[in-house]
Amino acid sequence: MKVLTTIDDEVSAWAQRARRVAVLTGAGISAESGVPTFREVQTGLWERFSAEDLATEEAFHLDPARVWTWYRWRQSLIREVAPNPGHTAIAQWQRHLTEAGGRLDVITQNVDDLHERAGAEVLAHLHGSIFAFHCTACSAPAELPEPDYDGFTPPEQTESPPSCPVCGEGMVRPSVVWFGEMLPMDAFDAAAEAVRAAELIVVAGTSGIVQPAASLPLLGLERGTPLVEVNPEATELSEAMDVCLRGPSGQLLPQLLHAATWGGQPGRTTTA
Ligand code: BJW
Repeated sequence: MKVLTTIDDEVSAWAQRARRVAVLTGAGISAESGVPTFREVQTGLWERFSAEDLATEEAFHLDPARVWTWYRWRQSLIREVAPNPGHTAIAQWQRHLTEAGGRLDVITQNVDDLHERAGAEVLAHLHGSIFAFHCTACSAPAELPEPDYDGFTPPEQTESPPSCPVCGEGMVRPSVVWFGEMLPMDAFDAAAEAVRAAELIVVAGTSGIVQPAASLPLLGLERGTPLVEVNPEATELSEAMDVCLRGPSGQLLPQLLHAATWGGQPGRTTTA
């Protein structure tokens, strides 16, 4: 495993040659947009709680208002922020490969829509969407108005989730995947197929703690596919990587895009 702070000739060559690329993203890719990651200390009403305390069905049933308000406030925050250069680089790389007859598959654990707003098509939202809702009892989808929060200021009071307008028995919950719940099988299968078919696998902004998403890039080991991590910190996955690019994805993903599009490294003349 090689640790770098900027891409080198080997990584540049991988990016330039690969016609099929799989990119797995996590919360870190949205951090530079202003969306907190899960391992950061929560703020406001939730400062005493970790993601593991809030993102479970038990937590929702124990205190529906606390968990519901956490999601509605995060929904507001996501609406108020914009994609960053990391999201944009992935979208441009995807467009570049599509035009060249190749393919870049975006597989994300994020429940936000920043990849889409940057112009990328997402193959798999492994942990669902914060903008979709369904009933805890009858599973009917629910449509809700936008939440009325200032996304930059955590609310001081909680609000209860609505009752299901279809069966009247269950509560409306976000259509995200909580701990202990199954991932959507079609999304997971599509992601596994994309990773197996890739000629380069990029893992950006994930701690690699949460399974089974964290195991997906390791499918590339079967074919010896180059594995590149983009993260300012070492993670659970770092040891399995060929190259760890240590730095923010908003700086390093544009470097990979540059290499894929033009070859070489930004600001450096490539020697033949
Ligand atoms: C930057 C950066 C910058 C910062 N640039 N980078 C096998 C072993 C052990 C446990 C399990 C296992 N298999 C299953 C489990 C249980 C469990 C699990 O994994 N637990 C772990 C805690 C150990 N998994 C599950 O329960 C999953 N379901 C499942 O396995 O079903 C089968 C089953 C069913 C029933 C019984 C048993 C099995 C479901 C997992 C669902 C996860 N859901 C969440 C919440 C989604 C909704 C929401 O948003 O609220 O998904 S939890 C949270 O973690 C969220 C994320 O998608 C996920 C991953 O986090 P991520 O993206 O990696 O973020 P962080 O915060 O952890 O890391 C951020 C990284 O960014 C850091 O590394 C930073 O350094 C970096 N960074 N700035 C680049 N600028």
